[in-house]
Amino acid sequence: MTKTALITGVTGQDGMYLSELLLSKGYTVHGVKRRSSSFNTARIDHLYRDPHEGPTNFYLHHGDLTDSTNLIRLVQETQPDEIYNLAAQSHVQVSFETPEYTANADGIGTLRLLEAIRILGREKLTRFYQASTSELYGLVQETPQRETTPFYPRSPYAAAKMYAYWITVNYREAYDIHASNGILFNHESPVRGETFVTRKITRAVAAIELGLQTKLHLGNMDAKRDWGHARDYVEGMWRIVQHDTAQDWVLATGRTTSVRHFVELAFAEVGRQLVWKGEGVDETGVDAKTGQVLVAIDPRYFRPTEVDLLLGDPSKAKQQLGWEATTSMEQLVKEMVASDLAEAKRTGRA
Ligand code: NDP
Ligand code: GDR
Repeated sequence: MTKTALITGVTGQDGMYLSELLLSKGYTVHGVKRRSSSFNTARIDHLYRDPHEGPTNFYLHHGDLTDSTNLIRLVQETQPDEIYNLAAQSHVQVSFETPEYTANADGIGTLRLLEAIRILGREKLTRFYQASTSELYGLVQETPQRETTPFYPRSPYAAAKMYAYWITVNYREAYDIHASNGILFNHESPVRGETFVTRKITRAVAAIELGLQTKLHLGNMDAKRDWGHARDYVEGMWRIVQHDTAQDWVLATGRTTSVRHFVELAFAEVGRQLVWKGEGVDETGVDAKTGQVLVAIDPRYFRPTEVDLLLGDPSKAKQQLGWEATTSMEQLVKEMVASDLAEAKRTGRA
């Protein structure tokens, strides 16, 4: 029998890859998108077919994680077997500027969806996936980080996600809902939001290479992240939801890399070798051949509290879900730079 999934955050990076995956498995997919003054569906337009033009199993609905009546109605109308709660104000730095909104959407929004399941009596009918995050580890208490590592959130975003994590655990224990947290480490792709550091770097490399931009300004280049490919991670989300028992799972590559090294790899894709000069806010990345300054620091991008090092231990997911990240960091950088080069050539814009 065809399964039905409801995906919040369907217009985001993971929403796109997860929709592709579930549609390829024969699911009927209902996506929740926000109303905006301009089109915000670029990532999923290739999946959408106007129902007037023929059969489809991909539907979009307006909605918002801050509107409980809307969420209850959507769960009632779509009767999902599985809900994937991917919607969030997902930018850590922006969460320092919009802390209350972030708490509302990312924290209480999760509660609203769980309550919708309960109010509609769907505790045994709907499985729930919560997009939890390695940001929960924050000021890390143990390396590598695993399911049992204590949390220490370092941003309004992480604090909101911490509430979402525990309310998911609580609803599992209190009401026996199949509700799981995927504690996902950073995952990227050619459709990663443009202001996250990896995409900002690969877009700048493409623009600099085509003469559309001269320099890339970054914040803390010492930060280290465990970066994987979003395509691999949505497969993990699906396996988490299919597992017999609802649990909490780390998905990661098990390898960590500094922002600085990511920059080096990205410029290497267009044949440029960087030499680092100066220190602290005066550090620059200089083209070894031409002497052109390609990378400079802008303290505007420093965060009030930073997460210095993330490195995940994905062994539980490997052993019990048979999941592992298959794309290397090098392949990821290659794919992202190639995509941004093609895009910049096509549009002629940075
Ligand atoms: P994106 O920022 O690309 O997508 C977020 C999605 O949430 C978008 O569709 C956005 O809509 C939507 N959204 C934002 N606010 C609301 C709201 N109030 N109501 C309804 N929808 C809303 O994030 P990713 O795809 O990268 O991440 C997916 C989820 O996983 C997020 O919850 C994120 O916090 C979490 N996560 C991500 C990781 C990563 O490395 N990518 C790692 C760990 C967790 P719009 O398009 O209109 O902005
Ligand atoms: P992160 O991702 O905060 O890990 O959250 P981001 O790419 O924003 O930052 C990674 C690291 O790079 C440093 N950095 C910069 N970051 C940005 N955005 N812009 C810069 O110019 C810059 N310079 C240096 C940051 O300080 C940080 O240390 C992402 C999001 O997807 C979350 O939603 C998700 O939960 C986590 O990953 C896991």
